[in-house]
Amino acid sequence: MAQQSVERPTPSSEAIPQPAAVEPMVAEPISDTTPAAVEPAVVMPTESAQPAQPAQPTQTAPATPSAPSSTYFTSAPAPVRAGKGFWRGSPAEIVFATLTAFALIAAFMLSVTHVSAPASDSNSGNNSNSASSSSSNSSGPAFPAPAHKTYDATAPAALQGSVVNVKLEVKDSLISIAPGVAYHAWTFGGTVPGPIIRVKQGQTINFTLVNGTAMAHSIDFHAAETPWNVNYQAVAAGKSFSFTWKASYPGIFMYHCGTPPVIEHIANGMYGAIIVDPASGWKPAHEFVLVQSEFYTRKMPDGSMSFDYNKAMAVQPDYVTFNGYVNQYKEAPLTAKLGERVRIFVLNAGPSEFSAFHTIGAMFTDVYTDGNPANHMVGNQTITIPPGGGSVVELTIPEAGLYPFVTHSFANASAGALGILKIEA
Ligand SMILES: [Cu+2]
Repeated sequence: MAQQSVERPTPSSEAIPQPAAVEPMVAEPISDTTPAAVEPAVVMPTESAQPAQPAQPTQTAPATPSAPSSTYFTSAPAPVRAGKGFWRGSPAEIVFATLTAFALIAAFMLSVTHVSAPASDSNSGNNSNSASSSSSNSSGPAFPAPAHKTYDATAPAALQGSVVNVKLEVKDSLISIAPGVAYHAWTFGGTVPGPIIRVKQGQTINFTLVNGTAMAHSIDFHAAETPWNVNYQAVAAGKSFSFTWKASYPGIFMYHCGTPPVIEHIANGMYGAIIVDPASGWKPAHEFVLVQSEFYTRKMPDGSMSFDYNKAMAVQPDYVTFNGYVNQYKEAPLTAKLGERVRIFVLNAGPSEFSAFHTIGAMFTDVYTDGNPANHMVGNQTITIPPGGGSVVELTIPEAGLYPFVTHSFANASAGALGILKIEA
């Protein structure tokens, strides 16, 4: 039996053409909205390994003018005057206090309805719409971001044979996630997402994880049925681990590191897509793979970026991407020919945001939830893809042109989850 290993750490440069000027039909990321600062409902811990805990209420201390604005959550505003009951002031004082209370409530309501309200205690004050710029994350020293090579979204061919070998190597890599933004990623194979793996239903996979880093990591294949306590456990620094599993169900599945805190290992880049082709195969199509995911950034003293646990727990991403880099397929559209069936294997790696996958100006003629042909829907506009889930969408577009694809959660589209499908006549 032919045994092949899959290692595609550096996506092929076979190119998605880069037209001189692509005018998307959607707005540029909004980067300069600056909502009024507001204190969040909870205060996140600063230790990255600690789970979030709600802020403990201050024991018995009454609200004072200098108290944190978490007092917005109390039932009454701070006393207008010490030693005097609120309703015992003069009519003018009552009017003033009432107006003040309404102003505070209005300010709070405005800020909580703004999706990009910044974390109050943040060292950054960054807002989530910062795909093209950020506030204090952009201050401080500049760090030379590595050149970004467009992640090849072309679906690879499936490995052949009834038994295949798949090896993934864990590497720490400095990657670019947006123009000028260098991020300290934890990766499978050096890229984010990791390499696209493609096998066939019924195949047996001999899998090996090679941990080339200084900390423990692990693997979790959503396409596999195998005991977590045996095969998904931490692999120590410098060690390798192998196990065998069978691909029983067709689809588009996530693989990821499952070492706690999982949110950190995923948000740092430890995920990728594995396609399991149905035993009966797919109809011919021009195939692409898109992995949506979020980045939560914190600026390091040297100007590079690292993971921000508080933002991740508050689900306040700075960047949301397809295949690990903001708007990369807006600059280098995915291209297909008029009349071709286009099949997109869409995976949502999260770690926390849902994807509302949508193509502007087109219809999903066929949708297969999780990529299983048995889960068939037709004529869909927007597909819900949970974190850790996937979907196969097919489009046969009747007219040449540009068709942006986004998550229709537009805060996330504005944060970089936008690309273009170009249909050429
Ligand atoms: Cu890990």
